[in-house]
Amino acid sequence: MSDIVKITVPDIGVESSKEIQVIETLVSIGDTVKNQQGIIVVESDKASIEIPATMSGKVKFIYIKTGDKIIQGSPILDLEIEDLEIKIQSSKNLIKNEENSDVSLEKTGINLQNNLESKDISSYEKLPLSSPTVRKFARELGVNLNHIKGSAKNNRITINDIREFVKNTLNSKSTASNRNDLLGISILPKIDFEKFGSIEIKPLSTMRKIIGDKLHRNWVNIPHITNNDEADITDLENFRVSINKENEKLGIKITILAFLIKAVSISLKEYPEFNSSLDENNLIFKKYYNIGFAIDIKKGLIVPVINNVDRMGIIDIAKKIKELSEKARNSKISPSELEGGCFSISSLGNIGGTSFTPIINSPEVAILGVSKAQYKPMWNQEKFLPRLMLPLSLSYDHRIIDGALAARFNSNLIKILTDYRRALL
Ligand code: CAO
Repeated sequence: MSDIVKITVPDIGVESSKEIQVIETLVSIGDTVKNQQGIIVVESDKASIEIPATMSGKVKFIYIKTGDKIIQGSPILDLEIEDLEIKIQSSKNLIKNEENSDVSLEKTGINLQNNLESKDISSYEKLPLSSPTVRKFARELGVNLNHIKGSAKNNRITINDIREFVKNTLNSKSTASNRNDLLGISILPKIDFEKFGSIEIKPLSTMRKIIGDKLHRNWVNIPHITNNDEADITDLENFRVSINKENEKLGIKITILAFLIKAVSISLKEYPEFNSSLDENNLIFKKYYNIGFAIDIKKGLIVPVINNVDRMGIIDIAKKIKELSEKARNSKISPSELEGGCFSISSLGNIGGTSFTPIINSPEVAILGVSKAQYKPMWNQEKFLPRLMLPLSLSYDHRIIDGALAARFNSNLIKILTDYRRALL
């Protein structure tokens, strides 16, 4: 059995005879609404207030529309309540929630709304003064209006106030979680993991927090795209192994990373957009070639930089990788060895994986992820041959670099790695 219940304007703390304007209707006929779900937004001279439904049901009729002036007690809509049991249950819940309430079950029934309307204004969601368009814009960006002070008359919030707020929040030095809170971006709910089994809690180190904050900032602020490709490094690997044999007695070992760093510096010269940084209104092109490489250390992840790679030979690059890796792992690296990079390489090749999405190391605009090289059967127009294929994942800032340019950069890099004689051209 179903019942129709009329929901009327409750006491929202303004004089009962004073007219208030409906500035937004949040439901339509046929909608199913839940108890406490917002149904209209009205505006008094102090604030916009969202009025919620006082029970669950289906909207059968709406008495008002945006722009109407209404007073306390004006009908808002008719709700079809599915089942008497549900109705009694919702009234019981309400009585439980109402502190010091003298509402009794007998007074509920079909006139339930009269009692429900006696809720204190504090139980309604109060929104700062703003127009429906402004609130819609804020909702689209996930901005919490309660954090914004409006610049218009009566502190009314404008679209420009929201833009300024987002800009300032993103530029602020606050932590990522603070920013999320200000912008109203929902943070993961707190979970009591102990409910499911035993746990151990270890506080995050300062370094981990700094790394996390930086990665989060870069991930959120830069539109990332990743281009995945493979380089045939069979010949290069044979050359590397033979050179390493020759230099064994000297204790010099060249890894693929050294060849990659040099090849990237050559590609950066051919594709200068990859060696740029985005200022507010400008693109800054760098005429130096400093390449960073990610090192996995106990405390986390750091990216030392090798300067002026274009002027270095492969053996010197290999020596520098070794020197900086040792310094980093022994906590001896200096801050100046971690700055000034133009492009970064993150190599997981000695560990595994077939591809991944590296996060751009801002203010750089691209990063190369390297996965494990593997022998694969490759077709040479006559037969399949076993070739050592190196997966390359190039993440780039799509505001500056288009997909086609990224594919060209990766292809160029692959050409050099496939036949390293090209590095001499
Ligand atoms: N495919 C197959 N083998 C590879 C390879 C690849 N892509 N890259 C390296 N290898 C091989 C090396 O050639 C070397 O083999 P040999 O002993 O036969 O010469 C072996 O793996 C070990 O290499 P390495 O790790 O000592 O040297 P590297 O120059 O390749 O890398 C460094 C140095 C510092 C980058 C690496 O040790 C490291 O820390 N990698 C992790 C980086 C990281 O965590 N990135 C993720 C960032 S995002 O969270």
